[in-house]
Amino acid sequence: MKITFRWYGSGSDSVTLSQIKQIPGMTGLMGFLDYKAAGEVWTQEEIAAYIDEVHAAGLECEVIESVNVHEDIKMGLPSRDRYIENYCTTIRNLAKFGVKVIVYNFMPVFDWLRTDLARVIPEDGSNSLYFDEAELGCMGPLDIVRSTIENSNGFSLPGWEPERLAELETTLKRYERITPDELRANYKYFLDGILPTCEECGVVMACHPDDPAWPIFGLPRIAHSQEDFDKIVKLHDSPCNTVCLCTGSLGSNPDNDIPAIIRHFGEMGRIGCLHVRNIKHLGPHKFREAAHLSETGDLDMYAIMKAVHDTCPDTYIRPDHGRMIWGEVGRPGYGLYDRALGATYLNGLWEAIDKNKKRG
Ligand code: DNO
Repeated sequence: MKITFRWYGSGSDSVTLSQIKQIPGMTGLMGFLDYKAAGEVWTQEEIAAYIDEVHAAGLECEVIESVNVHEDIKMGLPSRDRYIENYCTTIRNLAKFGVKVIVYNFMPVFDWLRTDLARVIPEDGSNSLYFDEAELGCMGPLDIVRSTIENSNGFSLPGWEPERLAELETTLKRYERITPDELRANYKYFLDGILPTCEECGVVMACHPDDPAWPIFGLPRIAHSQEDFDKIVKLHDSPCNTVCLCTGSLGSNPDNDIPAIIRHFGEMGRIGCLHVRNIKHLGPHKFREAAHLSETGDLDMYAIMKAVHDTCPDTYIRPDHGRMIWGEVGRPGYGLYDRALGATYLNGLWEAIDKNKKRG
């Protein structure tokens, strides 16, 4: 297992590479060029500048996150071929710089969605990302976008880039006519278009689940359960077609048994990487993000790490969203302190599982 950290690049992140390097056991990043719009080619110069800086700090960059899929691909518009071609160029460019895994998602319009980016946790005064479908009920898609941008402490948020939201209303209207099966067919077209390039370059695609793990605003969503991912890995049968197993996204639905899902896809060799975090369920379609420690939420982190150790021990893991603690101001979910605590805790679980196994 390689423990990694998400980093947005100099000037776009409150966390520095030297801070990340000082987290015990940290091997590298799940990197991201946050200024790239969906559909654009990530050029070799841009990738080199980012990755050289990461290497100079003594960190690896074998995973890249959020190479976003253009809406025209998801909607199956004729212009999709051009964007698929661009995507293949980006894959080739990333591979040249040692990237082995690309994390992406196939959620229409929105990436992750929350109704509050800083809900205070009464027990200790820290705050974390929070979702309540009842609150969403009185907000339209534009309201939620506006409040998310306003409350992101001046940082752009993954999936909420202003360019992608400019045509929000038109895009939402177009999706009204697209069924989940049609979205899946468009997804297959995309995978058929890019996976031969991945096989050629030795790059694995890892699909991030819908977050939260159910449809929102009536949009079709097709990646939020074991059954959904069973269909996805069969859309184009290739070892390069894998899952980014995000415990918090799938875990927002208590019906998803996360350790069992990890074992299922781990045994198939279809886990490209994992995002590991904890969730506290507060009611139907209502949750907040908790500290990584099992007892602070509803996910069993020991069982999760054991499933990884048993079925896909060579994978990449990053501690996912942290709470804001100790007065830190940063990108919601992506401060330094709580994610560093999470990394240390996950490393501790790993060491215990590993030594226990070796001692028989
Ligand atoms: C949220 C992240 C996601 C993820 C994308 C991948 O915090 O886990 O934004 O990076 O869905 O495309």
